[in-house]
Amino acid sequence: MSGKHFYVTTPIYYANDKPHIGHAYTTLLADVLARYHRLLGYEVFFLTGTDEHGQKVEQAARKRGVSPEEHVDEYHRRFKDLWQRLGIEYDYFIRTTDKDHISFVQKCLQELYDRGEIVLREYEGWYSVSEERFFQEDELVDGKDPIGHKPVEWISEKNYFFLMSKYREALIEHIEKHPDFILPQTRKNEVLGFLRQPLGDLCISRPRARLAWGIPLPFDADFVTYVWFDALLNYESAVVQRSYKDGTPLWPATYHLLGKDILTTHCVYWPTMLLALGHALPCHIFAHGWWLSQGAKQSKSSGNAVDPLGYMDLYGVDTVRYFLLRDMVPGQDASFSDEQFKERINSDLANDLGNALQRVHVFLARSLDGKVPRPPANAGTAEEALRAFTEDSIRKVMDLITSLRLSPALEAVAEMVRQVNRYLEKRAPWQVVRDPERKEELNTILYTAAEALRCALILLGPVMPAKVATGLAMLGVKTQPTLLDLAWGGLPSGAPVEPGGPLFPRIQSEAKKEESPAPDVLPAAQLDLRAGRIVEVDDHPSADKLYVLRVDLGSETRTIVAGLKAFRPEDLIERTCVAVANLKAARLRGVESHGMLLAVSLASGPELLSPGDAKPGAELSFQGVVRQPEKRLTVETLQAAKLEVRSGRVTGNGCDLLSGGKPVLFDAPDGTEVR
Ligand code: ME8
Repeated sequence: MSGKHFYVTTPIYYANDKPHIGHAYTTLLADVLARYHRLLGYEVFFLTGTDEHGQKVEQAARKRGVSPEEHVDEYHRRFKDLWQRLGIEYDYFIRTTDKDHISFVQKCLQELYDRGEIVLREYEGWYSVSEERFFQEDELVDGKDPIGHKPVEWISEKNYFFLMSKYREALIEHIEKHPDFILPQTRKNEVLGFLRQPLGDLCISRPRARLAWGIPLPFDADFVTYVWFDALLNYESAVVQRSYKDGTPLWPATYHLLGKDILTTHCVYWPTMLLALGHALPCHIFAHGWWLSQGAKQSKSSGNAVDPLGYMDLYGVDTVRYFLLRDMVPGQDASFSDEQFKERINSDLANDLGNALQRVHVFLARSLDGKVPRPPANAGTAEEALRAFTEDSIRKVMDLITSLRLSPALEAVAEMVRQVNRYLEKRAPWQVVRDPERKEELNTILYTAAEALRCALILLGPVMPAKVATGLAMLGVKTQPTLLDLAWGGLPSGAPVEPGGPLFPRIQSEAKKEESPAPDVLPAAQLDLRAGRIVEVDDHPSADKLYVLRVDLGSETRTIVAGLKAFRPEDLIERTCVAVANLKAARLRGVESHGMLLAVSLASGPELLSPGDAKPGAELSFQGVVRQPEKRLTVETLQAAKLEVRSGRVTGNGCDLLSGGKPVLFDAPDGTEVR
């Protein structure tokens, strides 16, 4: 990467249909990287656009009964409109029908032809209209093209060829010398594998008689340019006349971003074209995985494409931006489902970030006269720990961003927010506020939590620009530093906080809406979980498999009927346990049970959950979830709270269960049920 320069591109999308989530993802990735790099002090140029020539576009126009020119004039706007709605801030939108692009392509073609790098040959082969390329007989799968599985036709004609095969060795050498040229490494290995086979020459023309919609070859008016040869040159044609402020030309690009579907064209055709032209090669080519839906690649033709507009209309632009970047791990495929979308937004944004922000904001607004607190005179160990964690995380997130690992970067920010919630649970400002003598302590807690949230929000700025600006204003922050100046201590003491409501309302899934009495409350929030101590164990009078227990819950002793015959009575007596204290009373074989004890179901039998040191009666809660116990909890809501073990912790709706502020740990595989 050269100096503080950053030139990032997306593929230019075919102007033949409407964009879907896959197109939105690559463009969003470029937008977010561009924004991060601007905040890191880079001079940035971000290019996107539309691919407007070729058979696909010509056929789409014919189908609609319009000319190709009319078609692309109308269809390229669909991309521009979506980018505007999605908050994409590109620097230039290239169309391959632009005059400057056409003359650049013709100049390159003429140069290569004059140097004997392009020659006329007789050619026969299987041609796929959908992929716009020829395939060898042995490449076909069931007689169809191996990529889109569409029919192919046998074509025999004269055509111009770029002598690509000449550059095979030079390309292998370049890839091996520059280990970061093709990213991630799996894609690099794939390309090297491809290059180990003999490499053919590339047919770069189409007879005008068969396809008229393309850039005419400057040296033979009977032919137009193959759409890929035309399209790839956009990355250079868009910037030949441009340079950075210090006079350095923009080319070569820092990053080409694309999906793995167009790896070969970008990692073999394009670099060999540049080698033949004697132009510099891009610094990095990064190919991400596919967004899948119902297990298949999302595409217009499979009919499973998700329309990003629908999601933006329902849940807002920033949540869609967050989900797409958070849920695709760089290089791997990711699935898009309604349930996953809702779960992600509810857990990271509504429960964790939204909750932390709302809690701190409400305290600032109500208890500190609506002003940002002063830095604490004496920070305690909990404050120092949160500060150290935040500072470490800032460094970690910056490293992840500059290596394009946005999903882990967002996971690290989510962890920063979870730490704020843990800190708040531990320092319990809701108790401190009741004692006027502890005003200084309240100031310390709120300053520390607000400052940690400010840092997390600023790191999220490029992903959710509008929500972050509102969130920061709720903490009294109006001016945002660049990422270079982001350091602990920037909270503007004394500044007024702006009013603001919950930033990320919970999304209720349709299924849950019907079964849940309180549609806006997370099932886990509705549980009244308490530490208990078993004080009596009796056999059930009429059921062999049940005990009748008496459980001390602090202010009362409850009768609870439980299937714990795997234990001997002496193993249960005096044991601490976690009770669901608000479960609707139920008669079990004639004995009324007032609650339930939580146990982990292991293959070896049940194991009681322990609340640690908590005293009988102490309330347990879920990380980042405000307790709102239902009066008579139903078994359905208990099930909907999805109590299970994850990463050695007991969780409900994905949030850690806390006892005395500490996570309740349990050593069992992920997904082990707690009931
Ligand atoms: O290939 N998941 O255009 P195109 C993730 N015009 N990304 C996806 C995706 C999915 N399911 N579907 C599409 C072309 N994409 C050529 C490019 S460049 C010189 C010419 C994204 O409209 C991804 O970036 O078919 C993929 O590479 C691109 O859209 C293909 O867009």
